[in-house]
Amino acid sequence: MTIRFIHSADIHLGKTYRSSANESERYEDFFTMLAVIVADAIRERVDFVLIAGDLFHTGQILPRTFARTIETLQPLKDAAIPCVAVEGNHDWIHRRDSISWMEALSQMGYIRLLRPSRTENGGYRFDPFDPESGAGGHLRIGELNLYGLGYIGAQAGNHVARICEAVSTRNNLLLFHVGLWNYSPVEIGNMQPLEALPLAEVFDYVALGHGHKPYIAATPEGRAYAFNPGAPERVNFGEEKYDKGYYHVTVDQGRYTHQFRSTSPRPMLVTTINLEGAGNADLALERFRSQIAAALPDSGDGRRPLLEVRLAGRVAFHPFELGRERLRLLLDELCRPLHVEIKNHLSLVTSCGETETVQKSLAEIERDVLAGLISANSRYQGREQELVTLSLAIRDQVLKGDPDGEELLSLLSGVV
Ligand SMILES: [Mn+2]
Repeated sequence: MTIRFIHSADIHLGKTYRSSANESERYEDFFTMLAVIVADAIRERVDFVLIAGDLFHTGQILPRTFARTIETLQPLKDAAIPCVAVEGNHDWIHRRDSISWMEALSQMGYIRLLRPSRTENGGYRFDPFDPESGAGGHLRIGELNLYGLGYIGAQAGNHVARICEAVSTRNNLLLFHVGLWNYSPVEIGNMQPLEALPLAEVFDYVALGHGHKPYIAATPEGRAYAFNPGAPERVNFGEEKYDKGYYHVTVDQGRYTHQFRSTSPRPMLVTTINLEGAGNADLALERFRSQIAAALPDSGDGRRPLLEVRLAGRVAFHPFELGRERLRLLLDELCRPLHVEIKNHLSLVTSCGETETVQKSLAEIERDVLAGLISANSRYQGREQELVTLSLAIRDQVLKGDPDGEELLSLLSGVV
């Protein structure tokens, strides 16, 4: 019997730029991607859909995000195509006393949330999934045994032996929100490929999520066993060059074949504009205009791009003259970006007789000003650099436009 399924991951519903006037358009991007996957699943009449973690961008979502998710998943539920999911690091809820949004979706029958139980001596137990309570770690579909782990933290590699011990069936598939070093572009939450390898003996297909870039890992004998589809939309700056999509997988007599289906994410540009040697702000602005125009991606469908622009070089005018608002106006004229982040790393060069002096860059001035403010309070003296770094990290999160309360708190708890 042939089984066909879709393997997707990292949908990140609920992400937007709260500080931006265009937040609702960006907010819809992620629902559009889920709707594309749902429509494909129904058109192809697949047997099930996998979501390998990070369905939601944050653990605490807005009520409207929950409502939109239900609306988007409804056709799948109506078509009786199971949507099997695990939690990622983004939709993980730490508080044990509150029910997570993922659990709620599972109880309502929109997803089947797989999550293992732990035994007293630290082992894993995959209880059969109970549709009534929406809980369990193991689900059988056709001849396949599906197991789900979600995100288990930064030490996932140490758990592989215990995970394998907990499985005694054959024809196994594992949903696991974890990255593999050498492949995964993210820093935290990865396993070494050698640590992961024992999974290949127990599971024919390991459905990964987490790193937003697609990759496939193979055993030393060359058998592909772990697959990461990446995120279907560009979630963060830095993802502009990754292929975006999800897998269609066919299982025929225990043999897996996969096909990557590309999605059409919003255009994104990350670029450094070199203004080295610019004599005044007007000249710099002209160079800025022509370099941006040359670098702009063409979406082909008129969708407004997301831009991260870094200004670099030593210039002969004060970097403050190229203020954010001035650059924004120019960018609006050029390409009406949906969202812009500008990093001003220009430094001022002045001539003092024969020698040139490089004055401080905007970033250095910021640090100095903050250090001055912080050291004015005697309780903080001696910790200026640490607190400056913390302040800037919080500032960066807030400027990104989607500060998650828990992420901000975790920055603070690293210091206290
Ligand atoms: Mn993710």
